Amino acid sequence: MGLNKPYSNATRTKVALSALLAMLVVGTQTVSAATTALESNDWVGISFWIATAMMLAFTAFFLIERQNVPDKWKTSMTVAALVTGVAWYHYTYMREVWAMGDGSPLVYRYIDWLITVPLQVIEFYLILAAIGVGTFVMFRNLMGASLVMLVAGFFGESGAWDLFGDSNAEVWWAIGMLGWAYILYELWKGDVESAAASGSDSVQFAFNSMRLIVTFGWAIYPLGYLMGAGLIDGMGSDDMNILYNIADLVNKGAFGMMIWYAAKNDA
Ligand SMILES: *C/C=C(C)/C=C/C=C(C)/C=C/C1=C(C)CCCC1(C)C
Repeated sequence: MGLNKPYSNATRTKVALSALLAMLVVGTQTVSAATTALESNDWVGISFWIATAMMLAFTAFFLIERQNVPDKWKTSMTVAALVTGVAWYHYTYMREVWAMGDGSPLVYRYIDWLITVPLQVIEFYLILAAIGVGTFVMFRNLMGASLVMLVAGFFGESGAWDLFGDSNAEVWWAIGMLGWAYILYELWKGDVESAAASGSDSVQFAFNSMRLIVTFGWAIYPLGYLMGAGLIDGMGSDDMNILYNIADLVNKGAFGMMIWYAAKNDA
C-alpha cells in the first residue's frame, strides 16, 4: 500500500455503498410520506417526480464513480454528489408540497438553491484553480454575486420585501440579473479564456462545459421567474415549476456528468 493510496478499492467501495445506504434509509422517511396519486395529466407533478428520482440516481452514480477517476478529480466528484444529494433531499419535500395541493414550493426551492449554488461555485473554483486562474478574490466575488442573484430572486418571488411597489417583481428580477451578469463576465473575460486554452484536454472540456452551463443552463431560471410572475403572456407558475425542474436536472445532473466525463478521460 503506497502512501497516497492508504485504502484499498474494496474499502472505498464499502464506504461509498454504506454512505448510499444511510442516505436511502434517511430518505425513505420522506420518500414514503403519504401522497395523493398523481393525475396522468399533472405535468408539473410528473416533472417533480422525475427530478426527484434522477437526483438520487445522479448522487449514487457520482459517489460510486468517485473511486474510478484520478485522484485530482475526486473532490470535484464529491461536490457534484453533494449538489445532487442536497437537491434530492429537497425534491422529496417539493414534490410532496405539490402533490398535497399546496402549490409552488417556493421556500424549499430557494433553500435548496441557497445551498447548491454556493456548492457549484466551489465546483467552478476547483476548475478555475486547475487552469491556474482561481484566486481567493475571484472565489469571493463569484460567491457574493451568486448570493445577490438568489436573495433578489427570493424577495421578488415571495414578495417578502415589497421594496419596489408595483414593479417589485421586475426590479428584484433585474437585480438578480446583475448578479448573474457579473458571474458571466468573470467566466468569459479574456485572461481566463487564454489561461484555459493552455490546460489539458480534460480541464478544457470541464471549463467549457462550466461556461456553457452557466450561460445557457442558468438562463432557464430567469425565464421561469418571469413566467411565474405572470410577466409572459399565457404563462404561469406551473410553467415556471416545470422549467425550474428541467433546469435543475441540467445544471446539477448534466453538469456533474460532464465533470465525470472530463475526469474519466484524464489519463
Ligand atoms: C441548482 C440550482 C441552480 C444552479 C440555480 C440557479 C439559479 C439561478 C441561476 C437563478 C437566477 C435568477 C436570475 C438570474 C434573476 C432572477 C431571479 C433568479 C434567482 C431566478
